[in-house]
Parts: sequence; structure tokens; C-alpha cells
Amino acid sequence: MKALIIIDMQNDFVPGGALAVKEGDIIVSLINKLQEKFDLVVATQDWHPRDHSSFAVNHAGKNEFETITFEGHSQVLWPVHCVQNSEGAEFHPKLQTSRIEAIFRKGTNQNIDSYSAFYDNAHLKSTGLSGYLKEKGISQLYFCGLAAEYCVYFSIMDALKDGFKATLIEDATRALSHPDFLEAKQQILKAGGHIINSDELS
Ligand code: VGL
Ligand code: ZN
Repeated sequence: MKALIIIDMQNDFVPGGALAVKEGDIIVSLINKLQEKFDLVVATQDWHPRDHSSFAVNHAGKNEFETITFEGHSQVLWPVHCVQNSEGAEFHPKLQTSRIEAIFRKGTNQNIDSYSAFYDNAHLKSTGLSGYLKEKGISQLYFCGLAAEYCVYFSIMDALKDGFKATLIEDATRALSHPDFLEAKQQILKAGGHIINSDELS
């Protein structure tokens, strides 16, 4: 059985939002159309406390998009985004949510970022998504949403590590940086993942 995993289709990641991905909004209608092709649809939400350690403003003297070492891990410092219960953290208003059976929230721990839908960036804590999908007999995962080379990419890599077949639907994602996305796609293929366009879905 196959599941569609919709990553972080939230207001802050689309044009006008705090951490906007170029063209992030134009994939919403495609993601809506794709949902009916899957046995299960699941979504994630980036869901940070205001004092989150991934926000540049919470590190004196540091700038947005700078990379620092924090608690032993490399961390890109982001603009304040997806603060819990804020409008920026809401799903895009046009995202169809009636078939989304479960929403997994991540990035809630102040001291560690969590790009992947499955684990935090230090792989210390699970979100429970892997067990949830396995319990439902799902073995094939298809990924869409934002941002392609961050939360979508790290989710795919963790899915492969946890033994799922993982496929990126390339026309249903957008990246912050094109060169970084090219590198991410190579890593996905190297790790045994697949990359398709939505017209290849049966
Ligand atoms: C994301 C940066 C920071 C994402 C989340 O959803 O790709 N990127 N937080
Ligand atoms: Zn975030």
C-alpha cells in the first residue's frame, strides 16, 4: 500500500511567508489532485516555539542563513517561521485537508531542529511516523511539499533508512536553492530512492 506524505505546505514557506520558497504556492493544486491516487495521505507541520534555536534572532550577533554549530550540530539559522499557532504555521488555505488522516508536527523541541518527518536532526527522537505507517501496512511512500532540499529531502533519506520504498514527486515540490536541490537529488538516487513526475503515477 502506498502513502502520500505532504511536507510542510504552510503559509510561511510560500511567497509572502517568512521563509518563502519560490513558486511554493503553485504546487498546491497538483498536491490536491494527487491525493486521490493514494491509500493514505499524511501531512507534516513545522511547529516551532518562539524561542526555537533554529531562529537567527535567538542567537545574539548572528545573521539569517548563517550556519553555526549549536550543541554539537551544524545548524542553519532561519528567519522566525512556523511559530506554533501563528498564521504562518497554518496550512496553505487552498490545501485540501479532508483526506489527511494524520498530521505529524516537528521542530517543537527548543534545542534541536527537525527537518525530517521521522526524526529530529540529531536522530534522538522519533515523531512516531515510521511506526504509524508500518502499523497500517504502508511500504511505499511518495513525497511532495516544501522545501525540497530540506524537509522533503531529509524525510526521504530517513524513510529509506527505515526500510520504506521512497519516491520524490519532483513536480510537486520546490526548493530554496537550485544547486542544493541538484545535490539532494543525487543523494536520494544514491541511497536507493526514486524520483518521478506526477504524470508517471498510475
Ligand atoms: C524547513 C527550514 C527550516 C522546511 C523547515 O520545511 O524545509 N526548512 N524549517
Ligand atoms: Zn523550521
